[in-house]
Amino acid sequence: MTVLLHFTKRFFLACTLLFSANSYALTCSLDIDNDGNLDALTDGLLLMRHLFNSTGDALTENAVSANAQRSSAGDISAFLESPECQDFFDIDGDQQRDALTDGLMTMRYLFGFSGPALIQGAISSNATRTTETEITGLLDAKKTSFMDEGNNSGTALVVRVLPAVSEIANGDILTVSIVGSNFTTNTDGGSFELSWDDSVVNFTGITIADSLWDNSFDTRANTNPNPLNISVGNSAATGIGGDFEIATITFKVVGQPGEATSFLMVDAVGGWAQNGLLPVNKINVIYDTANIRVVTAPGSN
Ligand SMILES: [Ca+2]
Ligand SMILES: [Ca+2]
Repeated sequence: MTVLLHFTKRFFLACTLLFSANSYALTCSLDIDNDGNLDALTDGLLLMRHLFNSTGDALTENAVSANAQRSSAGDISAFLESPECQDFFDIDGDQQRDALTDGLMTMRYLFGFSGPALIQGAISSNATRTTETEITGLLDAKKTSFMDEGNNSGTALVVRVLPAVSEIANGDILTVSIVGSNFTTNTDGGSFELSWDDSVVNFTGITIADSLWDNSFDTRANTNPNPLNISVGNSAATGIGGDFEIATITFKVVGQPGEATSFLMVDAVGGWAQNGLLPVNKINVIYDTANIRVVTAPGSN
């Protein structure tokens, strides 16, 4: 898995380098305040306000993170008015950017909306992207690009959920890996929750990557561990960085063909922390999501 991640990243970087020779130095990003995180109430709100023509304090008040590296109203306005961002934020593809279409869908996406709720009432009549599949695909690609490139300071810390397959038959066992990716700090431990749709897959087991984590616990003993709470800790002096395994989880597929589930993660108590003396240095991570779909077993009718 680590090899695959490295390969994917190198391939992506190679493409970026080839492409960037003939493109603008500036690239647009969903991380509008450039704090290394994607948040509805900062990045999403800044976009909405900008598209409603707000400037100055009306643009930035209570909408810029404490760690923002792009924080002044002038810098944020200039960033969002750049040619790169003009195109980047035309989410429905009607050649213009509007608060109640492009801004609203971006904000909903950053709030975690998916399916019909993501696009309902927010597609312009001249849109060239009109389906939830197209809109979700576009926003997912923007998010993936942000995670792979990192922000301008290179600190996109991502926890990924990686199902072994994206389509699987009823009755089969699905293996899901959880990995940390692009960590640049000395990670001391973390606590997070994983949730899914119980009508599609049922939890059967978890293995924590014990070689890395010398203390850990999970809520597998619960009769219905959904969400599953996973906490891992490491007492090595230097902590863990780069890409690393966290856990492998197995599920039995109980859904019928056509049904699907997302795997979603959020911080649990404490979130992730960096090595260091107390008080613990909290680090912000982005949680990737993944979906699997139940399909008809090969050979059956
Ligand atoms: Ca941000
Ligand atoms: Ca538009």
